[in-house]
Amino acid sequence: MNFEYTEEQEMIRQSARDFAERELLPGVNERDANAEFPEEQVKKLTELGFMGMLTDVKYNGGGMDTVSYVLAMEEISKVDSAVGVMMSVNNSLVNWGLEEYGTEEQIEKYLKPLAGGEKIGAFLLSEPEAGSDATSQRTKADDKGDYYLLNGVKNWITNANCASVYLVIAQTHPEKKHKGINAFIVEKDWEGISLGPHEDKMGMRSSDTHSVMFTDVKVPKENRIGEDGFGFKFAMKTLDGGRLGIASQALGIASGAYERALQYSKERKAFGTEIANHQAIAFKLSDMAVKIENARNLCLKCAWLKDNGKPYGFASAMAKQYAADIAMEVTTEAVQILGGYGYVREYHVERLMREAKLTQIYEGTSEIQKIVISRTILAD
Ligand code: COS
Repeated sequence: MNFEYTEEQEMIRQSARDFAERELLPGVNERDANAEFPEEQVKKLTELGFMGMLTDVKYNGGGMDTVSYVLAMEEISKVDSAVGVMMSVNNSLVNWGLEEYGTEEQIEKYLKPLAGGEKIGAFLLSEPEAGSDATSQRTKADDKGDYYLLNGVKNWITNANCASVYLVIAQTHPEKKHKGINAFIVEKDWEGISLGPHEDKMGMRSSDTHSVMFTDVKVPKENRIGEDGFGFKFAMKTLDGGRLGIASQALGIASGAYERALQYSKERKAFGTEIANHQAIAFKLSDMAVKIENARNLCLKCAWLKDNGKPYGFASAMAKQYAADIAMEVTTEAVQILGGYGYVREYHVERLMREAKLTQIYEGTSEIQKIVISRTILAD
């Protein structure tokens, strides 16, 4: 076993950290308060290659490994996890799905500009009545011969407005249940597509979240991904990687709050000494550090499995459930350590606490991860 990062991995981590401090930190609270899309920041992140970092260089990507991706996601999300989620969706859900299952033509037309940073992608699975129960897709893709006709509504879609390429999951053969579901590449500017208003969220307020409506949208046959009926498996396999992205984001939220609480506790004095010298605070910091180390190890193990071509769905469910749950605990404790300062915007930890909550919900709730984990354990 080797717990050391390679020189390249360390360099990527450091460059993500520098970028986050220099470009994301200024204005992050204001963007959050005003639910303002981080346009300039995402543009710069794209120029650095982070929006396509996982994709092979032959498809215009960065060709970096998954370990580097975890490290970069942690550093970005420590500071601005609204930017982190855009990066995760583009890399793990959209680019990875196309690289793994796209035809040559789909790769040429869609993946290359996505990985090269000319375009942004979104992944459209959730619906008003199909979140955790993802097989209950109401969006229909009727087979009309040489095209499909898409009708329905998708909810809580990250990147919905800034993306120009959508991967849409829809039902073609309802009688076949999940085996009748398909996945399609859809261009946002096609006729019949409209967006709901920007969602007024509790946290990650500046990330670009909308519902998307499809009314008689014509999707060419060649834009279906994989065989007829492959859509549900496509979504599940893609989410295995997506969940690692969100686990790394949750890890970043936790470690960002911890770093702030640690620094504060060494400066703030009470009862004649820095509060870190009080066991009540020192033990909190100790618990936070152990949880973060465990979450990081789960994420890195999952990344290692993926990089080495081994199954990683079980590991990504574990990483996501644990990292999201500890992010909630660690950020709550960080607010407690900062006391009154923790409760106001200026000190960042209240925002991190609001952001942590979403990691327990999206890309499969903590309860869904426990379904995946327990089914795997029980099947052995
Ligand atoms: N990789 C590949 N195939 C998978 C898979 C995975 N990770 N998980 C499930 N499948 C396959 C199963 O093997 C099964 O295929 P067969 O019928 O050929 O055997 C099929 O998918 C259906 O699986 P299952 O019977 O387990 O479906 P369930 O309805 O019980 O749902 C869960 C399984 C709960 C795991 C799934 O619905 C899920 O992940 N829900 C959460 C979705 C989610 O994350 N939503 C948020 C989206 S934000 S982008």
